[in-house]
Amino acid sequence: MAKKRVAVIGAGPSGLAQLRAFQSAKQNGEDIPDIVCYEKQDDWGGLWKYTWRTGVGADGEPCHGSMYRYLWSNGPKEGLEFADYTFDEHFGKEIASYPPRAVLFDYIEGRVKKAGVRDWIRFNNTIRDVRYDEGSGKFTVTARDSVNDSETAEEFDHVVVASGHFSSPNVPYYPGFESFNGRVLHAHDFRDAREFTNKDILILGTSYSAEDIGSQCWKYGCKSVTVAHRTAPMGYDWPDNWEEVPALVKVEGKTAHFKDGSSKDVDAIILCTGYKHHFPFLPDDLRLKTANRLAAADLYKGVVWNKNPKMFYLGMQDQWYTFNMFDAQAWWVRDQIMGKIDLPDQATMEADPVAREAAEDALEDDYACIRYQGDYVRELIAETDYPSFDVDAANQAFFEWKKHKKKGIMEFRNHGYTSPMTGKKAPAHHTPWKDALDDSLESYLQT
Ligand code: FAD
Ligand code: NA7
Repeated sequence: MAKKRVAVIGAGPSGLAQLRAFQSAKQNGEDIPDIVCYEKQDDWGGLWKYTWRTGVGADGEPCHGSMYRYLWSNGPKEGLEFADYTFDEHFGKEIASYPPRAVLFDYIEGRVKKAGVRDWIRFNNTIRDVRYDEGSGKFTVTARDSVNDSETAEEFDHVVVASGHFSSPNVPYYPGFESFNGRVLHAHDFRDAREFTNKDILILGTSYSAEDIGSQCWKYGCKSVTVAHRTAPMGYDWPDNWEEVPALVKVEGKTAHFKDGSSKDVDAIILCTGYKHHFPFLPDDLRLKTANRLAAADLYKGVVWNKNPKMFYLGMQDQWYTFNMFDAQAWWVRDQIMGKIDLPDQATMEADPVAREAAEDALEDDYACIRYQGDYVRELIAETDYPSFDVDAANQAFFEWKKHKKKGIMEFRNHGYTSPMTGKKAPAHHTPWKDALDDSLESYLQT
């Protein structure tokens, strides 16, 4: 029988997890399918590969990058650690708990360099189209190579979509944006907080991007931060030049007007209003449509596309857990493709995400959400040979993180937690986060 062929779309943490999963089976002497990973950027790492570009990339495609300079992990590294490649193994020691982007990129890259999977990836290749043919039972995957300016169309037995969902911005309109006397930008296009030094900024949104971009701007000397909330304020004990106000109603010149009748003159408006699941390369019958939530719609076990189970999605959930959840998913998908895990009947598959959504809807607070996603990770890894790890210990790191944020929103990154993989406690970082203006790997790793 001819070898199966598997296309993986994207070489970010999710796609790389898929490559590592297959490579680990190969290392164990198993006969794995042929794998082709298509990556539109010129390097791996997905969002963790920093780009200064915004708008369109050099290839004329929408720029994928949403990360910015000086970004430090917004959750503890103990919650995302790979079970098969610890921080201790990569850096030769336990490092502090909130690594900057460059440090996490180095860690992600370390594992796949060791696995030797780089030549499975076709860089500078943007997927244009994926079609399923009922007759042949195969997918035709069309990609454009932006360096050679050429197009390829190849057949595959399976497609794994790992193209991320924090790249296409959700950009709301408010009256007056078109005549605002300053910059209106989405978080996706935010790059360097120093642009806003001595400026009054208005942020819309109350989630991770709002909190972190506001904190960055504060750290690098903006004059004031005003955060307008549509639903509820974040409620942290913010610095003196930071205020939370009700929803934005309109903008006149430089003046922003809020729902309670108050107003504020601002120099820039940063829309931290989230992202869209956006798959312009997929036809209707293969395209996932879901809200950004823990239980993504229409995916059995959070990964199998119920409307065509030869297709899979990785990392499409909202995320407390990240890298090790992508691993749990990738190992499970590998085993399903390799015939080690059977799928149940269609009705059972369709009932699965519905039950997961109902369970998510019943969760009472963030702590319950963390436990819920931890349980999902545990469920998947129990069904494969992904190294089992202490999910309760990872949950614990998240719980402590939440408490530390409540205690001091500009200080939480000064704490260290216990690795669920090694049981070792991370050291406190050598410099408080608010004073650490150099986010380089060299600076972070100094002891
Ligand atoms: P991505 O990292 O988005 O990778 C997707 C890959 O697919 C990219 O390389 C992209 O170029 C490629 N691709 C997309 N479309 C195509 C196409 N048509 N053809 C070919 N290739 C394509 N997580 C944490 O754990 N900790 C954090 O501190 C953290 N901070 C974050 C900060 C920001 C600003 C954002 C936006 C996200 C953050 N995240 C964080 C979450 C982040 O989503 C995950 O860490 C992780 O990057 C998701 O991996 P992924 O592979 O699923 O997606
Ligand atoms: P999220 O977590 O999806 O949050 C989006 C926020 O934007 C949320 O607070 C929404 O408020 C708000 N929102 C959405 N639409 C609007 C409009 N029209 N007006 C005002 N406010 C709006 O996105 P993030 O970018 O913060 O985080 C995504 C990832 O990036 C995450 O994994 C991080 O690690 C980094 P709501 O509560 O719905 O009223």
